[in-house]
Amino acid sequence: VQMEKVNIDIVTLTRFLTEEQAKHKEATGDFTLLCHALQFSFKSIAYYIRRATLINLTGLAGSSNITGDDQKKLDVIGNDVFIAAMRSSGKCAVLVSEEEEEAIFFPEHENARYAVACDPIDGSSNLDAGVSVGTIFGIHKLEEGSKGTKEDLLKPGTELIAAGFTMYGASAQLVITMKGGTVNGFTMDSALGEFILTHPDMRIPKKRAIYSVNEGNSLYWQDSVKEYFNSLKYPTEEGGKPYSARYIGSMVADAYRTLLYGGIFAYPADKKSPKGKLRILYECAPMAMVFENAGGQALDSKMQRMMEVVPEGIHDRSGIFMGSYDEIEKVKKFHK
Ligand code: AHM
Ligand code: MG
Repeated sequence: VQMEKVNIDIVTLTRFLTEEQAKHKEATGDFTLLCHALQFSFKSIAYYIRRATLINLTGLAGSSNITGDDQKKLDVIGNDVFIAAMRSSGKCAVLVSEEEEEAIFFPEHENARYAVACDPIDGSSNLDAGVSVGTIFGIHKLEEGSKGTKEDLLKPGTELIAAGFTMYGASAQLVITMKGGTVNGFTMDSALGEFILTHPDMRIPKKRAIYSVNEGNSLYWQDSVKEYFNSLKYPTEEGGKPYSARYIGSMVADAYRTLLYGGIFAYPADKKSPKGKLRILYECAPMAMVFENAGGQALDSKMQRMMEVVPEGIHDRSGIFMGSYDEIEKVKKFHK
Protein backbone atom coordinates (compact mmCIF):
# COMPACT_ATOMS: atom_id res chain seq x y z
CA VAL A 1 0.00 0.00 0.00
CA GLN A 2 1.33 3.38 -0.91
CA MET A 3 1.31 5.95 1.86
CA GLU A 4 -0.10 9.32 0.99
CA LYS A 5 2.69 11.87 0.86
CA VAL A 6 2.27 14.49 3.53
CA ASN A 7 3.88 17.88 3.14
CA ILE A 8 5.58 18.55 6.45
CA ASP A 9 7.78 21.37 5.19
CA ILE A 10 5.09 24.02 5.41
CA VAL A 11 5.94 27.69 5.81
CA THR A 12 3.83 29.24 8.54
CA LEU A 13 3.60 33.00 8.90
CA THR A 14 5.66 32.68 12.08
CA ARG A 15 8.42 30.85 10.20
CA PHE A 16 8.21 33.30 7.30
CA LEU A 17 8.62 36.28 9.62
CA THR A 18 11.57 34.67 11.40
CA GLU A 19 13.28 33.94 8.07
CA GLU A 20 12.62 37.50 6.88
CA GLN A 21 14.13 38.86 10.07
CA ALA A 22 17.26 36.73 9.59
CA LYS A 23 17.82 38.41 6.20
CA HIS A 24 18.26 41.76 7.94
CA LYS A 25 21.38 41.70 10.09
CA GLU A 26 20.42 44.96 11.83
CA ALA A 27 16.92 43.73 12.74
CA THR A 28 16.08 43.79 16.44
CA GLY A 29 13.07 41.50 16.22
CA ASP A 30 10.67 44.31 17.13
CA PHE A 31 8.97 44.30 13.75
CA THR A 32 8.57 40.52 13.93
CA LEU A 33 6.90 40.84 17.35
CA LEU A 34 4.59 43.55 16.03
CA CYS A 35 3.58 41.21 13.20
CA HIS A 36 2.88 38.43 15.68
CA ALA A 37 0.45 40.76 17.45
CA LEU A 38 -1.16 41.62 14.12
CA GLN A 39 -1.47 37.95 13.30
CA PHE A 40 -3.24 37.32 16.60
CA SER A 41 -5.73 40.11 15.95
CA PHE A 42 -6.55 38.61 12.51
CA LYS A 43 -7.13 35.20 14.06
CA SER A 44 -9.39 36.67 16.75
CA ILE A 45 -11.41 38.77 14.33
CA ALA A 46 -11.79 35.76 12.01
CA TYR A 47 -13.04 33.75 14.98
CA TYR A 48 -15.63 36.36 16.02
CA ILE A 49 -16.87 36.79 12.46
CA ARG A 50 -17.32 33.02 12.08
CA ARG A 51 -19.34 32.87 15.29
CA ALA A 52 -21.20 36.15 14.78
CA THR A 53 -24.71 34.87 14.11
CA LEU A 54 -24.41 32.14 16.72
CA ILE A 55 -23.47 34.43 19.58
CA ASN A 56 -25.73 37.31 18.57
CA LEU A 57 -23.04 39.65 17.30
CA THR A 58 -24.83 40.83 14.18
CA GLY A 59 -26.65 44.12 13.86
CA LEU A 60 -25.90 47.61 15.02
CA ALA A 61 -24.09 48.53 18.21
CA GLY A 62 -26.09 51.71 18.73
CA SER A 63 -23.23 54.14 18.27
CA SER A 64 -21.80 55.76 15.21
CA ASN A 65 -18.20 56.47 14.28
CA ILE A 66 -16.83 59.85 13.23
CA THR A 67 -17.58 59.37 9.55
CA GLY A 68 -21.25 58.94 10.45
CA ASP A 69 -21.50 55.26 9.55
CA ASP A 70 -23.59 53.15 11.85
CA GLN A 71 -21.24 50.96 13.83
CA LYS A 72 -21.85 47.26 13.95
CA LYS A 73 -21.25 45.23 17.05
CA LEU A 74 -18.50 43.42 15.17
CA ASP A 75 -16.95 46.74 14.14
CA VAL A 76 -16.66 47.60 17.80
CA ILE A 77 -15.21 44.22 18.70
CA GLY A 78 -12.76 44.22 15.78
CA ASN A 79 -11.56 47.66 16.83
CA ASP A 80 -11.15 46.64 20.47
CA VAL A 81 -9.29 43.47 19.51
CA PHE A 82 -6.95 45.44 17.28
CA ILE A 83 -6.22 48.12 19.86
CA ALA A 84 -5.55 45.53 22.55
CA ALA A 85 -3.18 43.62 20.25
CA MET A 86 -1.22 46.74 19.34
CA ARG A 87 -1.01 47.87 22.95
CA SER A 88 0.14 44.51 24.26
CA SER A 89 2.73 44.10 21.49
CA GLY A 90 4.78 46.79 23.24
CA LYS A 91 6.14 47.76 19.81
CA CYS A 92 3.43 50.14 18.63
CA ALA A 93 3.69 53.78 19.76
CA VAL A 94 0.73 55.20 17.88
CA LEU A 95 -2.32 53.65 16.24
CA VAL A 96 -4.87 55.13 13.86
CA SER A 97 -8.09 53.17 13.41
CA GLU A 98 -11.01 53.91 11.13
CA GLU A 99 -13.26 53.55 14.14
CA GLU A 100 -11.44 56.13 16.30
CA GLU A 101 -11.61 59.86 15.68
CA GLU A 102 -8.22 60.53 17.25
CA ALA A 103 -4.96 58.64 17.06
CA ILE A 104 -4.31 56.36 20.04
CA PHE A 105 -0.96 56.60 21.83
CA PHE A 106 0.77 53.99 23.94
CA PRO A 107 3.29 56.07 25.91
CA GLU A 108 3.79 53.24 28.38
CA HIS A 109 5.97 51.52 25.79
CA GLU A 110 8.90 53.92 25.61
CA ASN A 111 10.91 51.86 23.19
CA ALA A 112 8.10 51.23 20.70
CA ARG A 113 9.27 52.33 17.26
CA TYR A 114 6.26 51.71 15.03
CA ALA A 115 3.10 53.52 13.98
CA VAL A 116 0.17 51.50 12.65
CA ALA A 117 -2.93 52.48 10.66
CA CYS A 118 -5.82 50.04 10.33
CA ASP A 119 -9.37 49.50 9.26
CA PRO A 120 -10.27 46.65 11.64
CA ILE A 121 -13.37 45.50 9.73
CA ASP A 122 -13.65 46.96 6.25
CA GLY A 123 -16.82 46.32 4.30
CA SER A 124 -18.91 45.93 7.43
CA SER A 125 -22.16 46.74 5.61
CA ASN A 126 -21.75 43.18 4.28
CA LEU A 127 -21.42 41.53 7.69
CA ASP A 128 -25.01 40.60 8.44
CA ALA A 129 -25.31 38.92 5.04
CA GLY A 130 -22.28 36.75 5.74
CA VAL A 131 -20.35 38.28 2.82
CA SER A 132 -16.54 38.57 3.04
CA VAL A 133 -15.04 41.50 4.91
CA GLY A 134 -11.44 42.23 5.84
CA THR A 135 -8.84 44.04 7.94
CA ILE A 136 -6.40 46.45 6.27
CA PHE A 137 -3.15 47.63 7.86
CA GLY A 138 -0.16 49.83 7.11
CA ILE A 139 3.00 50.12 9.22
CA HIS A 140 5.34 53.11 9.45
CA LYS A 141 8.52 53.47 11.44
CA LEU A 142 8.73 56.44 13.81
CA GLU A 143 10.94 59.35 12.80
CA GLU A 144 14.32 59.32 14.54
CA GLY A 145 13.79 60.73 18.05
CA SER A 146 9.97 60.69 17.81
CA LYS A 147 7.97 59.26 20.71
CA GLY A 148 5.06 58.65 18.36
CA THR A 149 2.85 61.42 16.99
CA LYS A 150 0.24 61.41 14.27
CA GLU A 151 2.84 63.01 11.98
CA ASP A 152 4.56 59.64 12.03
CA LEU A 153 1.58 58.42 10.00
CA LEU A 154 0.85 61.48 7.85
CA LYS A 155 3.37 60.30 5.29
CA PRO A 156 3.09 58.98 1.74
CA GLY A 157 2.71 55.25 1.11
CA THR A 158 6.22 55.17 -0.32
CA GLU A 159 7.45 55.35 3.28
CA LEU A 160 5.38 52.41 4.54
CA ILE A 161 7.65 49.65 5.78
CA ALA A 162 4.92 47.02 5.46
CA ALA A 163 1.26 46.79 4.54
CA GLY A 164 -1.40 44.26 3.75
CA PHE A 165 -4.80 42.89 4.60
CA THR A 166 -6.66 39.84 5.77
CA MET A 167 -9.85 38.76 4.04
CA TYR A 168 -12.35 36.79 6.07
CA GLY A 169 -13.99 34.66 3.39
CA ALA A 170 -14.50 30.94 2.94
CA SER A 171 -11.13 30.88 4.66
CA ALA A 172 -9.10 33.74 6.11
CA GLN A 173 -6.50 34.95 3.59
CA LEU A 174 -3.65 37.16 4.73
CA VAL A 175 -1.63 39.17 2.20
CA ILE A 176 1.48 41.02 3.34
CA THR A 177 4.26 42.95 1.64
CA MET A 178 7.33 44.77 2.94
CA LYS A 179 8.99 47.84 1.48
CA GLY A 180 10.67 46.92 -1.80
CA GLY A 181 9.66 43.29 -1.37
CA THR A 182 7.39 40.69 -2.87
CA VAL A 183 3.75 40.07 -1.98
CA ASN A 184 2.99 36.87 -0.11
CA GLY A 185 -0.37 35.26 0.62
CA PHE A 186 -1.20 32.99 3.56
CA THR A 187 -4.27 30.87 4.22
CA MET A 188 -5.52 30.29 7.73
CA ASP A 189 -5.56 26.62 8.67
CA SER A 190 -8.11 26.68 11.45
CA ALA A 191 -7.18 23.20 12.70
CA LEU A 192 -3.52 24.22 13.15
CA GLY A 193 -4.37 27.79 14.11
CA GLU A 194 -1.67 28.98 11.72
CA PHE A 195 -1.49 31.07 8.59
CA ILE A 196 0.23 28.91 5.94
CA LEU A 197 2.12 30.35 2.98
CA THR A 198 -0.06 29.30 0.04
CA HIS A 199 0.56 32.16 -2.43
CA PRO A 200 4.28 33.01 -2.49
CA ASP A 201 5.42 35.95 -4.63
CA MET A 202 1.97 36.98 -5.87
CA ARG A 203 2.00 38.72 -9.26
CA ILE A 204 -1.12 40.39 -10.63
CA PRO A 205 -1.87 39.37 -14.23
CA LYS A 206 -0.97 42.13 -16.72
CA LYS A 207 -4.56 42.33 -17.86
CA ARG A 208 -7.95 40.69 -17.49
CA ALA A 209 -11.38 41.80 -18.70
CA ILE A 210 -13.01 42.34 -15.28
CA TYR A 211 -14.03 45.68 -13.75
CA SER A 212 -15.12 46.34 -10.19
CA VAL A 213 -16.81 49.63 -9.32
CA ASN A 214 -20.08 50.80 -7.75
CA GLU A 215 -21.90 51.72 -10.96
CA GLY A 216 -24.77 53.15 -8.93
CA ASN A 217 -22.56 56.22 -8.59
CA SER A 218 -22.11 56.69 -12.34
CA LEU A 219 -24.54 59.63 -12.40
CA TYR A 220 -22.00 61.54 -10.32
CA TRP A 221 -18.85 60.48 -12.19
CA GLN A 222 -16.80 62.92 -14.19
CA ASP A 223 -16.98 62.41 -17.96
CA SER A 224 -13.56 60.79 -18.32
CA VAL A 225 -14.55 58.13 -15.77
CA LYS A 226 -17.87 57.48 -17.58
CA GLU A 227 -16.06 57.24 -20.90
CA TYR A 228 -13.48 54.84 -19.55
CA PHE A 229 -16.05 52.42 -18.09
CA ASN A 230 -18.23 52.71 -21.20
CA SER A 231 -15.23 51.72 -23.29
CA LEU A 232 -15.05 48.47 -21.31
CA LYS A 233 -18.74 47.72 -21.81
CA TYR A 234 -19.06 48.84 -25.44
CA PRO A 235 -15.78 47.91 -27.15
CA THR A 236 -15.40 49.66 -30.49
CA GLU A 237 -12.89 47.38 -32.16
CA GLU A 238 -14.11 44.64 -34.49
CA GLY A 239 -15.14 41.53 -32.51
CA GLY A 240 -14.26 43.18 -29.21
CA LYS A 241 -15.87 41.54 -26.14
CA PRO A 242 -17.23 43.53 -23.19
CA TYR A 243 -15.69 43.15 -19.72
CA SER A 244 -17.33 41.25 -16.86
CA ALA A 245 -18.55 43.25 -13.86
CA ARG A 246 -17.79 42.06 -10.32
CA TYR A 247 -18.53 44.18 -7.25
CA ILE A 248 -18.74 42.74 -3.76
CA GLY A 249 -18.73 46.06 -1.92
CA SER A 250 -15.97 44.97 0.47
CA MET A 251 -12.76 46.54 -0.77
CA VAL A 252 -10.62 43.76 0.65
CA ALA A 253 -12.59 41.07 -1.18
CA ASP A 254 -12.76 43.04 -4.42
CA ALA A 255 -9.04 43.81 -4.17
CA TYR A 256 -8.09 40.21 -3.38
CA ARG A 257 -9.97 38.93 -6.43
CA THR A 258 -8.40 41.64 -8.58
CA LEU A 259 -4.95 40.72 -7.30
CA LEU A 260 -5.48 37.04 -8.19
CA TYR A 261 -7.40 37.36 -11.46
CA GLY A 262 -6.38 40.80 -12.72
CA GLY A 263 -8.58 43.63 -13.98
CA ILE A 264 -9.45 46.84 -12.17
CA PHE A 265 -11.00 47.96 -8.90
CA ALA A 266 -12.01 51.61 -8.65
CA TYR A 267 -13.74 53.95 -6.26
CA PRO A 268 -13.46 57.26 -8.11
CA ALA A 269 -13.93 60.68 -6.56
CA ASP A 270 -17.21 62.05 -7.95
CA LYS A 271 -19.60 64.99 -7.72
CA LYS A 272 -21.17 63.56 -4.58
CA SER A 273 -17.86 62.74 -2.87
CA PRO A 274 -15.33 65.10 -4.49
CA LYS A 275 -12.54 63.72 -2.31
CA GLY A 276 -13.48 60.09 -2.86
CA LYS A 277 -14.88 57.65 -0.33
CA LEU A 278 -12.01 55.44 0.72
CA ARG A 279 -9.51 56.57 3.35
CA ILE A 280 -5.88 57.14 2.41
CA LEU A 281 -4.07 55.90 5.50
CA TYR A 282 -5.76 52.59 6.11
CA GLU A 283 -7.51 51.77 2.83
CA CYS A 284 -5.85 53.31 -0.22
CA ALA A 285 -2.13 53.46 0.61
CA PRO A 286 -1.76 49.90 1.98
CA MET A 287 -3.65 48.48 -1.02
CA ALA A 288 -1.56 50.57 -3.41
CA MET A 289 1.62 49.14 -1.88
CA VAL A 290 0.34 45.58 -2.30
CA PHE A 291 -0.68 46.21 -5.92
CA GLU A 292 2.57 47.90 -6.88
CA ASN A 293 4.71 45.25 -5.25
CA ALA A 294 2.70 42.63 -7.16
CA GLY A 295 3.44 44.37 -10.46
CA GLY A 296 0.20 46.35 -10.75
CA GLN A 297 -0.52 50.05 -10.41
CA ALA A 298 -2.65 52.31 -8.19
CA LEU A 299 -3.62 55.92 -8.91
CA ASP A 300 -5.83 58.53 -7.29
CA SER A 301 -8.54 60.40 -9.21
CA LYS A 302 -6.00 62.99 -10.43
CA MET A 303 -3.97 60.16 -11.92
CA GLN A 304 -1.31 60.71 -9.32
CA ARG A 305 0.53 57.64 -8.04
CA MET A 306 -1.50 56.62 -4.95
CA MET A 307 1.71 55.78 -3.06
CA GLU A 308 2.84 59.40 -3.33
CA VAL A 309 -0.31 60.98 -1.97
CA VAL A 310 0.39 62.68 1.37
CA PRO A 311 -2.65 62.84 3.68
CA GLU A 312 -3.14 66.00 5.74
CA GLY A 313 -5.48 64.40 8.25
CA ILE A 314 -5.56 60.86 9.54
CA HIS A 315 -9.01 60.19 8.06
CA ASP A 316 -8.46 61.89 4.69
CA ARG A 317 -10.07 60.28 1.66
CA SER A 318 -9.06 59.77 -1.95
CA GLY A 319 -10.40 58.42 -5.21
CA ILE A 320 -8.63 55.23 -6.26
CA PHE A 321 -8.04 53.17 -9.42
CA MET A 322 -5.96 50.04 -8.93
CA GLY A 323 -5.31 46.84 -10.77
CA SER A 324 -3.45 45.22 -13.65
CA TYR A 325 -0.61 47.25 -15.12
CA ASP A 326 -2.11 47.49 -18.63
CA GLU A 327 -5.59 48.34 -17.37
CA ILE A 328 -4.35 51.30 -15.34
CA GLU A 329 -2.44 52.52 -18.40
CA LYS A 330 -5.82 52.54 -20.19
CA VAL A 331 -7.39 54.59 -17.37
CA LYS A 332 -4.67 57.25 -17.81
CA LYS A 333 -5.49 57.58 -21.51
CA PHE A 334 -9.07 58.62 -20.71
CA HIS A 335 -8.10 61.22 -18.14
CA LYS A 336 -8.35 64.85 -19.17
P1 AHM B 1 -16.34 50.83 5.46
O1 AHM B 1 -14.89 51.02 5.87
O2 AHM B 1 -17.25 51.74 6.21
O3 AHM B 1 -16.74 49.40 5.49
O4 AHM B 1 -16.44 51.37 3.92
C1 AHM B 1 -15.53 50.96 2.98
C2 AHM B 1 -16.19 50.09 1.97
C3 AHM B 1 -15.21 49.35 1.10
O5 AHM B 1 -14.91 48.11 1.62
C4 AHM B 1 -15.94 49.23 -0.19
O6 AHM B 1 -15.06 49.18 -1.29
C5 AHM B 1 -16.79 50.46 -0.22
O7 AHM B 1 -16.91 50.90 1.10
C6 AHM B 1 -18.14 50.19 -0.78
O8 AHM B 1 -18.84 51.39 -0.83
P2 AHM B 1 -20.24 51.53 -1.60
O9 AHM B 1 -21.24 50.85 -0.75
O10 AHM B 1 -20.44 53.02 -1.69
O11 AHM B 1 -20.06 50.91 -2.95
MG1 MG C 1 -13.24 50.80 5.59
